[in-house]
Amino acid sequence: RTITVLSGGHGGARFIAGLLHGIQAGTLPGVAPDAQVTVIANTADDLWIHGLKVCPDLDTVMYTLGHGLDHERGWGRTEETWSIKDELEAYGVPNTWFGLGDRDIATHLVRTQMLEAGFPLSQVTEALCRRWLTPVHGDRVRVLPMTDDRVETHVAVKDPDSPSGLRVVHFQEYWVRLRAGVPAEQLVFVGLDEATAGPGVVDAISGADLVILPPSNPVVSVGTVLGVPGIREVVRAASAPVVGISPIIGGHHVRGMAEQMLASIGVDATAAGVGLHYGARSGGGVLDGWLVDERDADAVDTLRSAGLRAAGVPLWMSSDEATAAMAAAAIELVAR
Ligand code: GDP
Ligand code: FO1
Ligand code: CA
Repeated sequence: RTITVLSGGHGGARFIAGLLHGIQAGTLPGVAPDAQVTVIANTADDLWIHGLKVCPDLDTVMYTLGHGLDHERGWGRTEETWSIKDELEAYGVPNTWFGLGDRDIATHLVRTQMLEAGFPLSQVTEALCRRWLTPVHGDRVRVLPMTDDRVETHVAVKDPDSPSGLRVVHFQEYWVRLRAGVPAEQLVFVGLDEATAGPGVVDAISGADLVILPPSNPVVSVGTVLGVPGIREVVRAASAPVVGISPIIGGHHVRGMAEQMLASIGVDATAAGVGLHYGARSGGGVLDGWLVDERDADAVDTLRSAGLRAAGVPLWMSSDEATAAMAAAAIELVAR
């Protein structure tokens, strides 16, 4: 009846879109057509820029499920224009490498005003989702930020000009400006250890009938959600089965920077490596089942000997139908 998904941006959002498609089409085993989905979204990609609070993963989920996302770009609004960005550049304002479109900026203006008026991010997100999600999905989907507290992923990169030999940049600067083209020497999750899970987050996990780790980035998306004090523990203790889907196919991420992020924490960028990194609940981890791509099916034995249920099926999210079939296979894997 209720499914809770711990999500990043584009990978997570596309998975949830397929999951919702499967729920409505009635193709998910044991899932009723009125099942509810709660998304717990990563907020460690968030940044303050030009005086605005931008939450890329929350917005990517909200725009994707509300049919407002530019799918070619994978972020931001459809039919976007860039007048404000051009004007900022004409003023010589710094940090215009982070592209904010005119339509997208309206979202950040509403969010920033509400935050400055004293509303927590969770309530701001609920207000923004009332525009995007309610007309399309009714109250079938809720999106909860992992925390109302400020958390930011920063990345240390080599810098010969610095006395320490390192320079620390915001995750967005590493990804957008440096194109993740240099090794991430170290990741620093600023504020994560002191954060508190957002309202409803713990209950959404402990009260769920199924918990899903979608094919999101295991380090800077799902890793940060699980890193909020208390969240990993409540996933481990959940009465519902917990199943994950590999974002790595054939030793590579499909898009994004999972390989660079996994390298920086010393985890093999393979389907098995990520599954073992999350670990089986029976062995202190968070998963009961781990779904890999059919071409990684040779990892299934290794995963099983680590206490995980595992199977190999096609994991390309090429359409909502294909993604719903993945979701069905994931649900099947942990059915009791
Ligand atoms: P981000 O926040 O926008 O980076 O998005 P997420 O963290 O939610 O998801 C990023 C991950 O999605 C990347 O590591 C990709 O490898 C993975 N991904 C994207 N498309 C696909 C796909 O079609 N299949 C699978 N299995 N993974 C995918
Ligand atoms: N990604 C880019 O590659 N370049 C950009 O200029 C950019 C701007 C941007 C603005 C708002 C937003 O919600 C997302 C944006 N992204 C941009 C995507 C974002 O940097 C990342 O893909 C995610 O944070 C990784 O999850
Ligand atoms: Ca992200």
